[in-house]
Amino acid sequence: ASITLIGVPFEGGAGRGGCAMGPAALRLSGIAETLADLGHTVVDQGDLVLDAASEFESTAAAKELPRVAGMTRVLSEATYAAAAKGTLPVMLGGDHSLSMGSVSGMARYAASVKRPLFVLWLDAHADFNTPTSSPSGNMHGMPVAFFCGLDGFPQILPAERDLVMPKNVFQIGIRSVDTNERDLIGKHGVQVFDMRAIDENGIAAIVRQVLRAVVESDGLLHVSLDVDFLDPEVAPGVGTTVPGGATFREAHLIMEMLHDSGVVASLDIVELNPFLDDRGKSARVMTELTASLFGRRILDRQTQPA
Ligand code: DIR
Ligand code: MN
Ligand code: MN
Ligand code: MN
Repeated sequence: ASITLIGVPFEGGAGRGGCAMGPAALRLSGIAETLADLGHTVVDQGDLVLDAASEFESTAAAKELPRVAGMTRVLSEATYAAAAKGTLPVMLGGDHSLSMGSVSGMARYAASVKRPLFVLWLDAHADFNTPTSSPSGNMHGMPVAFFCGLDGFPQILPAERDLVMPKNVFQIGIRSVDTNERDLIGKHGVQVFDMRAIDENGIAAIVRQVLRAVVESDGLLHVSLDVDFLDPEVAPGVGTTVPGGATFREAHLIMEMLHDSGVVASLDIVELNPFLDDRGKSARVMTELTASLFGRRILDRQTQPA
């Protein structure tokens, strides 16, 4: 495939600093070279130049809103442009608020080719808060609600923007959900597979179910990978660790199955905080998983049928 790397050195949506160094750490871990070695054409377009949208105000309910809004606009355009020219955009984050932009850009692209967009959200958190529901005001906890078009956000993108249907959002690895957020998930029908679902069914059965839904409706799949999806022992370099996360093997199998499916159209790698990492360990893990998503395999065989 032809891959566009888009650096998003943004940490305005997180409660603490450090994620802005994420793109540099991912590059240092060799992500571009690794993908090129797999036979892909890789263009690293560098870091986006980000600017605040000054018509907004930062409030306790939506912290750093001007910066988040400015980033969302720039990244939404960049993601759409990369997809529209036939490449597969890979976002090097940056905190998870960046998915407000990347997924909105992909929703626009999917609509332009008349295919539904599905989102696979790999995270400890559902990120389905709105400025009204959020207990923290940190916008990295809100991107899914934003790109699904929930009420409570100011108008950051044009009113006629393309949205993602909540039933097309599949979340895996969830183990920390706020009280109001839980009600919103139920009300809107986001498809959540929490850690218990992984323990009870195994990761392969869940991923097969997700991929079947995408393939049956000829959809495009955006994958959003939060470092805290993984257990903190596997990936400590993140500001919001939650114990009891996915193992390296579970994450690895997801990536291999995603590659075999051929439906992945875009990827976010988010919440890597190099300031909190252990000698580049988490950056390396993210690059390894990305390599598996783009076709690195141990033996030359396909995923076993169900
Ligand atoms: C919490 C934590 N649900 C919030 N969110 C995230 O602040 O909304 N932490 N995304 O990584
Ligand atoms: Mn997240
Ligand atoms: Mn998270
Ligand atoms: Mn948070």
